[in-house]
Amino acid sequence: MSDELIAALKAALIGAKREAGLEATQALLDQGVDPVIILEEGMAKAMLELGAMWTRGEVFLPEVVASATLFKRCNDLVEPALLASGQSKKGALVLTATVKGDLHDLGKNMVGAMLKTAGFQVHDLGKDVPVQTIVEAVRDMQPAIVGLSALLTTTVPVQREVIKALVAADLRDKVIVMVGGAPVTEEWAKEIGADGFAPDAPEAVRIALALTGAA
Ligand code: B1M
Repeated sequence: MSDELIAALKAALIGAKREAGLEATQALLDQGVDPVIILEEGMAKAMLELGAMWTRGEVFLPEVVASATLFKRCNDLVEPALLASGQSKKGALVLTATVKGDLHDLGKNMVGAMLKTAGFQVHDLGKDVPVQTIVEAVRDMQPAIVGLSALLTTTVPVQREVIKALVAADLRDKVIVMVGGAPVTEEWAKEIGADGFAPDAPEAVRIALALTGAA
C-alpha cells in the first residue's frame, strides 16, 4: 500500500497535481511511513525523474516551477513529522547555503531538515549566497560545519571559491566543509579540499556525525 502511495506521490509531483500530492503525502504520514522514505524515495526521486523529462524536452520550465512549488508544500507536511522523530539535544551548529548563482534549494533544505533531526543546530543562509557572505557567517557564527549545495555545472566551481576564500580569511582550519548537490562527486570534493561529500540527505547526516565525532 505504501509503495502505491509513494508512486502516487511521485506522479503527483511530476504532474504538479497539488491536491493529489498533498493527499498522498498525508496518507503516507498517516500510515506511519518513515518521513525519510517519503522524502528520499518519493519526493527526491520524483524530481530526479522530472529532471530527466526536462532534459528530453518532455516538460518545460513553468511545469518544473509548479512541481518545485508543490515539493515545498509536501515538504511542509513532512518536516514536522521528521523533526518529531529526531533528537531534542542541541548539537553542533551547521551553516547551510546554496552558492552564488544557484537558486536550487530543495535538496539543501532536505539536508538541513535531516541534520536537525539528528540533533544539529542548523542555520540556513539561503540560496544564491555570495562567497564573502558565507565567509563572514563562518567568522561570526563559528559553526562546526559549513554545508555548500550546488546544482548547476556552472555553480559547482563556486564551492572551490568558498574554500579558497576561507583559506584566505584564515578560517579553513576552524570549520568542516561539506559539499553536495546532484552534479557534485566524491572526486570533486577531494579535488577542492572539502572534508566531506554526500550524495543524499541521510548520507549527509552520517558524514556530519562522523566528521564532528558525534557518530
Ligand atoms: Co533547475 N536544473 N534550473 N530548476 N533543476 C537542474 C539542476 C538540471 C539538471 C535540469 C536538467 O536540465 N535536466 C539543469 C542543470 C544542468 C547543468 O547544470 N548541467 C537545470 C537548469 C539548466 C536550470 C536553469 C538554468 C533553467 C533555466 O532557467 N533555463 C535554472 C537555473 C536557475 C539558477 O539556479 N540560477 C533552473 C531553475 C530551476 C527551478 C527554479 C525551476 C527549480 C528549482 C526550484 C528550487 O530549488 N526552489 C529547478 C529544479 C526543480 C530542477 C531539477 C528538476 C530538480 C532539482 C531538485 O530539486 N531535486 C534538476 C534536475 C536534477 O537535479 N537532475 C534541475 C530534488 C532534490 C531533493 O535533490 O537538489 O539533488 P538535490 O539534493 C539532494 C542531493 O543532491 C543531496 O541531498 C539532497 C537530498 O537527497 N544534496 C546535498 C544537496 N545538497 C547537498 C549538500 C550537502 C550534502 C548533500 O552537503 C552540504
